[in-house]
Amino acid sequence: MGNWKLNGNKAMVAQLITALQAPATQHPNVAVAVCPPVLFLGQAQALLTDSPIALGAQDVDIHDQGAFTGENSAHMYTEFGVQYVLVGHSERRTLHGESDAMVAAKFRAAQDAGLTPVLCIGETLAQFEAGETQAVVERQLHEVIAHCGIESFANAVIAYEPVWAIGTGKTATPEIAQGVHAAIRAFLANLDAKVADGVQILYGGSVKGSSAAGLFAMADIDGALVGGAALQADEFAAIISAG
Ligand code: G2H
Repeated sequence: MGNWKLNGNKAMVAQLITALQAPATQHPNVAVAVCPPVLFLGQAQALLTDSPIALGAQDVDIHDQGAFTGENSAHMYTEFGVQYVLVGHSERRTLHGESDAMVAAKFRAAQDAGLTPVLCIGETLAQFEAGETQAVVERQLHEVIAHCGIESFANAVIAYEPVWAIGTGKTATPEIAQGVHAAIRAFLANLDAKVADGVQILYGGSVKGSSAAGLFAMADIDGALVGGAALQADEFAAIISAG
């Protein structure tokens, strides 16, 4: 899944999506999705007609409609063929002050509209160094479970993104990432083994074509949420090929 963040223009959207059609079609066993900025969703939807590439959004408001200037609702996304929406990306948590409770409400709003939320969780560098990774991700998961129930993860994706690896060029080693992914799955399995077994857990944080295969070889790493490398067709194609 490519998270384009605040990048792109009409020409780039057309170029990138066109270039990704072949690798996505050649790997039908790999689920591919792109999350362009909201202004380009209509253009992307048109380009993705009859394509195996799915469309995602980067954030969602908790309200369906009303006096909420600047926001976009989950139902609006469904009109643009959007299937996935990121909730709780660390840039939203940090730069926009989103709390665990707010993220849980966004998760629910997405599901209520029939979208699949991609719940982003992960620890900061200070928390990593203090050995708090597991406690942090469990707290972030717990809030969603408390609001939406463990069964809600039957229609959700989790993205583990250590904040210290995001856009920094530092990738967690496959072994570090696998350890956290396994802990996330075990935490969910305590509540519902079937849901835990079925949920896709993506890794995110400076994933590149060259690092993808090592990550995907791990038992509990089911895919990647890719930022910077998703803006380059050849890099993203290499990640798809590694899937
Ligand atoms: C993490 C990731 C995509 P990048 O934010 O969500 O971005 O791959 O640039 O670290």
